[in-house]
Amino acid sequence: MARINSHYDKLSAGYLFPEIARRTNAFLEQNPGVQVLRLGIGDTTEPIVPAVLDGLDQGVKSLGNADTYSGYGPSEGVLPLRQGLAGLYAERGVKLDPSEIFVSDGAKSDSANIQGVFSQDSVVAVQDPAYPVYVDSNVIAGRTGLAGSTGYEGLVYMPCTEENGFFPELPDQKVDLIYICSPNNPTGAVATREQLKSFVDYANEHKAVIFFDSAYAAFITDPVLPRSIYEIEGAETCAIEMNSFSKTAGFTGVRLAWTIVPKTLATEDSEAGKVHALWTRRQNTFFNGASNIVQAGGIAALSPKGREQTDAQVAFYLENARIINEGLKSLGITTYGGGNAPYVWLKTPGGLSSWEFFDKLLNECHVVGTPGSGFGPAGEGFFRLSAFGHRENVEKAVGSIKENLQI
Ligand code: PGU
Repeated sequence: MARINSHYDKLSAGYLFPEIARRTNAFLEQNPGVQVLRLGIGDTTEPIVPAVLDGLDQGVKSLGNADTYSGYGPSEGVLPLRQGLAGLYAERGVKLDPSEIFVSDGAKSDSANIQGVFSQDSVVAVQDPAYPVYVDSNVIAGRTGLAGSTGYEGLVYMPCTEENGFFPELPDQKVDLIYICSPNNPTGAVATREQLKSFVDYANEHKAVIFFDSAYAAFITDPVLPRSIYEIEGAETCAIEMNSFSKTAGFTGVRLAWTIVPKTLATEDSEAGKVHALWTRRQNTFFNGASNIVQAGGIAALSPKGREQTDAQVAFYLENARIINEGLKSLGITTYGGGNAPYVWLKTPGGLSSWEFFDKLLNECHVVGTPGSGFGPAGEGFFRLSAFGHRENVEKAVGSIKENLQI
């Protein structure tokens, strides 16, 4: 007799972004012909740059020739790409062996799957608000109780508020697994060296492990801010890092990412190297490697030309963020983020709830954003606008907010 994984029933709502799409479509059904401006999901919109397109093209062409054809590759990724990624870290003074870098099809899947190599009774701490995958994957894995108004029972929420500059205090209890995202989705805040150091020291002291999601690292413009947790001394014994080509190279639909599991990482019950071995085993069993075509595109993205062109695209999205920030500020709305991240985090005017503001923005301005409460209890009263979009649409959206938002 088959039975379902009943932990799925604990999930308090559908996944956030399909829910937003559902509400947007319902609005469009009631208001046919209206143009909705989408600053909701963080999805790239600009065409893939020529140098990367060339790499993808070569990846395709090599499959049409018996001499260069390749089938299944190593599930950890092809060596030139792992070497290229190690080179990227070396530029920041971080020494990694290519074998510590696992290429994958997404930081989403990796950040959802990584918990699976840790003990079932691990106590999990998340920034609040946070990218929903961290919480939902642990709910599904059975590490929580039911959801209430303050979140899931059994999870340790680390509030990120205006008062603490959207970076949390250290947990006041012993936790085992800690999710940190910087530049942060959704708040746009970037952790400083000192802030990360406090968590690295905590993790080493308590034998906890940090999952550091740096999917937006390329958006950091301030040279003193760390782009990788391994820029912090001691992180190599306690941190796993995820990053992605999605937002940098326009690969949200192409799919390519990486996760770093240092061989020096140890846990309370295992020696250095064990977690690396487990993640290797996990990927070898559950995953057959990222597409060879796509990995060729990734190698091209790391080339000097690829870097120059993708950097320009990142700068384009950051300019969108500046336009959004400026428009909202001119209305007296309090905003955060945007400077080193593709998200603007605003405080809902008039004390509206996040979903009330979602409806208001959609109805009055025809602009779609993401309610802060969808990222966790501390996101209530906030709202996220994505800076991914064609310039014309971003300008239209900001213009419409300035003209039509009744506050
Ligand atoms: N990590 C963070 C912090 C993210 O915000 C996102 C995408 C990912 C990972 C996903 O990376 P991939 O390499 O493309 O898998 N966040 C977007 C898209 C929503 C989603 O469900 O992934 C967002 O709007 O928050």
